Amino acid sequence: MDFVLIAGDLFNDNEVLPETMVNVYSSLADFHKKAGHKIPVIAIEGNHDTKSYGMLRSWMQFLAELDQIVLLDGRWGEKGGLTFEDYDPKRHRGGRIQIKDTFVYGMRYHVGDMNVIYQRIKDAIPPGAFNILAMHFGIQGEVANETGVSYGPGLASLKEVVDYLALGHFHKQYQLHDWIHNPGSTEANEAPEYEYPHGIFVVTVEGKGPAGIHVTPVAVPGRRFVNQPLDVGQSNLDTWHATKALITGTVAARLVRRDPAKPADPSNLNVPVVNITLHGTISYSRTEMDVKGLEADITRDYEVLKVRITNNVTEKAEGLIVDPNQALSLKELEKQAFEKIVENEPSFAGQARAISSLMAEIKTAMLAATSSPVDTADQLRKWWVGNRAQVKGGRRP
Ligand SMILES: [Mn+2]
Repeated sequence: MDFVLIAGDLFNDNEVLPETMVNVYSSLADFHKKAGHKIPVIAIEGNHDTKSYGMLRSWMQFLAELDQIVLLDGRWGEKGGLTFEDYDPKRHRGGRIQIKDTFVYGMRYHVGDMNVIYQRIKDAIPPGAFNILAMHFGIQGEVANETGVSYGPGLASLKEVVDYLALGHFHKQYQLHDWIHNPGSTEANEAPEYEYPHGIFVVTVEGKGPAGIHVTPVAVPGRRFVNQPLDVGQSNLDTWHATKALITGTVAARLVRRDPAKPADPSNLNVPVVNITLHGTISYSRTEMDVKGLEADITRDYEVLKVRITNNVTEKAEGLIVDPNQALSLKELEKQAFEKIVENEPSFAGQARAISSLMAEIKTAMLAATSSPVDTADQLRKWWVGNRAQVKGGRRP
């Protein structure tokens, strides 16, 4: 094996817990020891790895400075150009590294006009060698309800200089058009992901071009998940007592009863995380549904790591259906608040939606420090040039 490549999101959060860092650091150090320090672990920063606002360095930079990973990123110049400098092991930075006759390029998670980014990358990567590029984004449509980047002519044109685009971000495994390869997360991070393929890719390359690339997906043994959706709106379930019996009976068929004399073994990956989702319209009050109590009962009686009950039932009371699913997410609330602010400015009326989503995008980028103030100002300027006409012509109240 020549190298390991991690296309971002080594961590799940940029606020890293000490026990998480101990695990990551000791796994890497152990790997390097076993590999005789001959197999570099190359990585880029995903959206969960970038430094938090106000931090001097990210945890990924910390790992690079301790020689545990080779952290790659392109360098943006004053005039908006991009360069990939050879990785300098003394300075622990660079945008590319040569392994045998292959070049590995890396760019951290970036927010901005993707077509501009593709163009800059194309300008910065000389064609000819077998070129691998690691980036962190998902392709639109590969995972339902997840926002991704569309596969358009801009992205397709990168193929002129890139033989293998190694993607991270979406946890589901997928490969596209012979040159885009996303192995997904090493294991399921949340219960619904248990149904998707994910893992790692073992890749061999002979010669240039897609015909020489051989990808073998390898699944990593992970925690078992039991996902149980359940309709509890049936007419015979007219009390919480009856509903509880149905829920317990249904999941019991998929679980093993706990031996009270034996302590639970969390290291056994077959001991599952149980995820129960309740739906349907009930004829009694939701307040009678003691889901926390039921979670505790199942945890006490069965071999489980954790039980989570999501209560999505609607309640039929005096002809009125109360639907908790209509509750606003934090993101949605923020969007509505931004829209209200914008609507108060008469000349922006009619453009409230576009302006508020621009505000949300910039807020996210600034907090995650994925976009420099210069980029942001540039993004605002471009937006203004493109939308000036509509804003000025907006309806006035
Ligand atoms: Mn990500």
